[in-house]
Amino acid sequence: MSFQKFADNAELITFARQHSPVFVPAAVLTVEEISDGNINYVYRIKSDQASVIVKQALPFIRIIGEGWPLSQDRIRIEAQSLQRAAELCPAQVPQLYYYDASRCALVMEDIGDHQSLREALLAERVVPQLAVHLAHFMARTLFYSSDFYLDSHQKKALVKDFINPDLCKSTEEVFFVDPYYDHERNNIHPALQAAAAEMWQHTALKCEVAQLKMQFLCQAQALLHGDLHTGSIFVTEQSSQVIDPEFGFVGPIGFDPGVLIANYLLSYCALGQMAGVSDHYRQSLRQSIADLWNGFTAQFDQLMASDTQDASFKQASYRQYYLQQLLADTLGFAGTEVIRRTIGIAQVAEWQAIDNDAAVGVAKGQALALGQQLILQRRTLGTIEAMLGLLDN
Ligand code: SR1
Ligand code: MG
Repeated sequence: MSFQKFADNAELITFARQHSPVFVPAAVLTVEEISDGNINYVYRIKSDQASVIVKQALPFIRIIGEGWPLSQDRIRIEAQSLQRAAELCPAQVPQLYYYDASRCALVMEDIGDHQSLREALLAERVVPQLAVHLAHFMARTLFYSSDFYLDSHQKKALVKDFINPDLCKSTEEVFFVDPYYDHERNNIHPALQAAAAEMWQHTALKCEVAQLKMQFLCQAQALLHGDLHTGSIFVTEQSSQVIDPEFGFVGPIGFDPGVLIANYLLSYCALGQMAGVSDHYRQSLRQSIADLWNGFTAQFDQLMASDTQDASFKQASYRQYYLQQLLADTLGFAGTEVIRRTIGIAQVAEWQAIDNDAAVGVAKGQALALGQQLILQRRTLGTIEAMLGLLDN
């Protein structure tokens, strides 16, 4: 891996032209930088007829700079993960045109007609097929990369291909360490200082977080997306696209649905403090969470029954046991995502969308309390509907 930032727009244009099928030779191309995530550089290269996205991974986190180095191997992981997902759910990932190991860059389909799910939820937009699409994406990508489907050698090879230590380390720190003590990277709203200090003394909570961290470290269950928040999903009325799987590695299955559900919950908390947001829309978010979870587990269960290789894992009683464990894991990881997006280094746009600071404090306070409840009650809640009952308080 080497550091070769594209020198200028001309180089980007040449790269995009050579490595995608969308431009006619005479097309005049322009470049727009659209990096809005935390980590990489992203460009749209377009003519008046067509466009592509070029994404480049530099050897550090873009929003932090060289102070936080990060392996460029993440872009290989992203390319391979997109290819795997394209085989399993072709309608739900952008097409990868080219991956260039020496430039640490890829060229892919532009899904610029889609809106980020985070923005869509903030705009109170209803996307009818979304829960169905996301349940399908998670069930298939997770099941077909797990030991339920792969044989032992294939599974170990997958683990090896997706060793992703730098990105995992970043998650290990920002999810499971920073928020649980007075770390300098935290960003704590003044109204939450006392609640955060109280959380730092909560031994039982910290023991649960340690258990979740250990699962994240060594429970190699399936190839995860690894960062399945609502900014990694783009939607139109008919289509849902999942992008940015650079955090992919073989980890605990509950992590992906946990992160996704957490981001719906963050939107729910923020929308509750935004003027003019209808209660009906917030209720529909609760329904989306239930539909997402119930759709995901129904499909996963169906795949366990039909496509699992080992008969012992096909039994109805084992499937029921497994999915119950998965709910507990999912709620636990959801709790850690809610907490780190509320007081940690990488927060969510929802907080900035609330127009008065006192209301931000209220929304964040609700989120911080909810995150802790999710972690502490993950084994006893039992159903997604019971989890949604926490939102009534
Ligand atoms: C420094 S942490 C940056 C965050 O951005 C990514 O999208 C991941 O969520 C990561 O935790
Ligand atoms: Mg991302």
